[in-house]
Amino acid sequence: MTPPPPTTASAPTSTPELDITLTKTQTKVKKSGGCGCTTKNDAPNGISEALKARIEKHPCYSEEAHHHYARMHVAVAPACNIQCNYCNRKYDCANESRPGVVSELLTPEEAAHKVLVVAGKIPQMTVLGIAGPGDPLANPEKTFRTFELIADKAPDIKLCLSTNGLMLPDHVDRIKQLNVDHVTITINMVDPSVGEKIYPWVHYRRKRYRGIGGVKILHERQMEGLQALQEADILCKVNSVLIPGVNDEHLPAVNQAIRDRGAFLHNIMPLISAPEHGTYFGLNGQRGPNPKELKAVQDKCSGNMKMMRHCRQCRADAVGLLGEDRSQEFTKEKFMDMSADYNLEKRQAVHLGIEQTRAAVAEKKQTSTSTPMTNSPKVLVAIATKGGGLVNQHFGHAKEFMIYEVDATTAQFIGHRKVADYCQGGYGEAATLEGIINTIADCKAVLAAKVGPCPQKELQKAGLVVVEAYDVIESVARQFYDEHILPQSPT
Ligand code: CLF
Ligand code: SF4
Repeated sequence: MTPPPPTTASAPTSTPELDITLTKTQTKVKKSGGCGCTTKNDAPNGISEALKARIEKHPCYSEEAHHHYARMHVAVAPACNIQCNYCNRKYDCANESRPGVVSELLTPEEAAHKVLVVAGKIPQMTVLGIAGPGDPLANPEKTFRTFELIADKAPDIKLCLSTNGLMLPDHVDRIKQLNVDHVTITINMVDPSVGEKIYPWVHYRRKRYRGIGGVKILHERQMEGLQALQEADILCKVNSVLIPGVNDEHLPAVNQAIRDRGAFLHNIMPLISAPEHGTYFGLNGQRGPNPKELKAVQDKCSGNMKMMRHCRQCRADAVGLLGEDRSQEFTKEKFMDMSADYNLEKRQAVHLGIEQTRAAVAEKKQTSTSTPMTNSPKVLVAIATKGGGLVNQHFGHAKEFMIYEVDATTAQFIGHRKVADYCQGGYGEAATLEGIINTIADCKAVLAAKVGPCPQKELQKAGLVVVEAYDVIESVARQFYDEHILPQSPT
């Protein structure tokens, strides 16, 4: 296959912290493939300019922002007031974390110092979230004290909170007063008979309620809290854990209920369940959904509401861009010896550079959109990226692939898939490569900055087109489509 001629990207803009300088596109297509799947895209929902401004630097609330901006969590909230069957209390809250992860517990003062240290070292960190390791609102004093300290010393950092919702109605006024503009509630059911299979007990106002009585309290408090957030004009995201055979059929009803009460975004996350996590579900063989099942439920719920598909189920002390874990650079032992070099002017300058890069990427995206064409087949492609909205990572260094769905008009992000990185210590492992190929087997192409000769051969054998490029994701994906899928499509 002859490589297509290189094209030139939009005005180069550099942000050294992110290493996302746009240079000449160097796209090499290694082999053509077929086409296949047809799935539904999220319906576009009108977002006002004012709303855009509230989410534009939040990596969870804006899919586009997550390529550029980072978040951090501080683990200040150890206690919890309910029991979820997918949670082992030895580990972090599984509503916003992967199971089996233990975070280092901090006092509010230690947490505030850590935030100022990270804000200096990672100026693209724009959001501070409290998401555990238990429930933040089961620990209101520690949670709110932490927010107070940070709002006082780092006013440009957005504050974010994630809760099971049980105590939310009691705290909405305080949340508003502290200018916490983003709140997540995990809502897995709106029918207590479904909830009974997820929550064995709820501890409410000094009393433990078992079975359906407790679930009813949780449900009513979640709905009340959601409504109160809407009335207070606080943006609310709802997380739902997809549990096959338990709430998979029920999540469209959850979606409807939260939409009616003004939720802004719905994040349907897969249950992660294994016996070694020691959870009720893990020990009793309850499985999580596969990527196809997850996408099917997300698609079903995407008609009238924005869906989040880029969640990484991060830990209660996560630091960095979604998908990268820099928490080990900032352990308590390390950050307590670091100076808090938060500097508002320096941060603003970095953000300006990021915004210029975003504008250049957006312009390139625009020019890569073709004339609308109905009923063109949709195909999936796997992207290796380090961030910045670019294809810019070596295949062998990818720890996850972003999956885009491409047709004749658009290229849409639909999810990510984690893999073991192929190049470990400079050597490729055959077993690892096989695992990667299985993970992306339903894709038609791999788009990466570079792919070594051996994996290239194996990917091609498995029927995947290999595209080497360094450019805006949508642009490379659309170019691949025009050259390899369109010619095979019925006109
Ligand atoms: Fe943290 Fe959650 Fe705020 Fe984001 S995470 S409290 S909204 S700043 Fe984001 Fe992590 Fe998914 Fe949560 S990727 S687990 S959705
Ligand atoms: Fe665990 Fe979070 Fe559920 Fe509490 S709310 S039981 S910490 S998953």
